[in-house]
Amino acid sequence: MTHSTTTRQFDLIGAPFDGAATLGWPGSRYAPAKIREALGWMTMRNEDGKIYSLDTGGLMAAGPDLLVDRGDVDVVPHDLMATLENTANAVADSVRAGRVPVLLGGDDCLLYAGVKGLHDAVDGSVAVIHFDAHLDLMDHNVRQGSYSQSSGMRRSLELERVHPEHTIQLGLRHFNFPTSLAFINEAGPAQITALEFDRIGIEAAVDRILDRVTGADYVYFSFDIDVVDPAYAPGAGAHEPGGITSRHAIELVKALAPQCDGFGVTEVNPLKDLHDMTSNLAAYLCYYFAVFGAEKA
Ligand SMILES: [Mn+2]
Repeated sequence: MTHSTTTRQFDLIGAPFDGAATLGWPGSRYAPAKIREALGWMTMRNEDGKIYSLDTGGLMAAGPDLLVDRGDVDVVPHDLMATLENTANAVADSVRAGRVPVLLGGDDCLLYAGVKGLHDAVDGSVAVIHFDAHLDLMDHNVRQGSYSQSSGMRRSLELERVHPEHTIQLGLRHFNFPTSLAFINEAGPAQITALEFDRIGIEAAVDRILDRVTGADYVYFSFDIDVVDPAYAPGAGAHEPGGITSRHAIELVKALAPQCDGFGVTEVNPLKDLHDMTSNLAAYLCYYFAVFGAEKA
């Protein structure tokens, strides 16, 4: 993709809702506050709108207007659909204002709200990059309904301009529902499992992801923190061993950010966290996304 380079600005939008955490541990409603607090560790190093990146060896633009906190959306704790709608509207408002939303969940039902917000704010097609240990392709079951933390990808693929050929998931592992395999074979997104990522590494994974999203007009990147191994991110909604490392997570976000028009981090769970280390990782992912995504690719 060859576009002219423009400097972008980002909106931090909290969605402190975990009412759709129908499996695993609730507690992600506490994440936005913890992630905001952890961001101070990065932003305090700004001097005259610049920050020194040890990764690049140079200064990068990171003034107070790079990542602006827009507060929390109007969560309605007893009403999942109202919460999804309010969250999608907040994301859409950010996109319509010409900015890039960074959504802080909340449980992974907000994957759908984030995609829908970008989708509703634009006319073109929307690609989805989805990092997760889990598929989130559940159509419906009695226990979880149709819009839980397990259905975000399935519902996103039903949006008019979200197409499976521009959709890719990374970090999937272990076991899942046989009905999800049937859906993947029929109409599913591309996948890089955690096992395959181990074999191909960061650069090949980035190439494959960018190949997949090229051709779509906009890209939403949803990052369920459980894609990261619980050794690095214990504060999650479930523990799925064998995940990617925090270094992998940071490098993948850095590489993909310039291509993305929205970002969401979900399932960070302060109630299961150890010394806030998972909230801290999530804050780093958001900050890297903004600093390295400031110049649109
Ligand atoms: Mn997950």
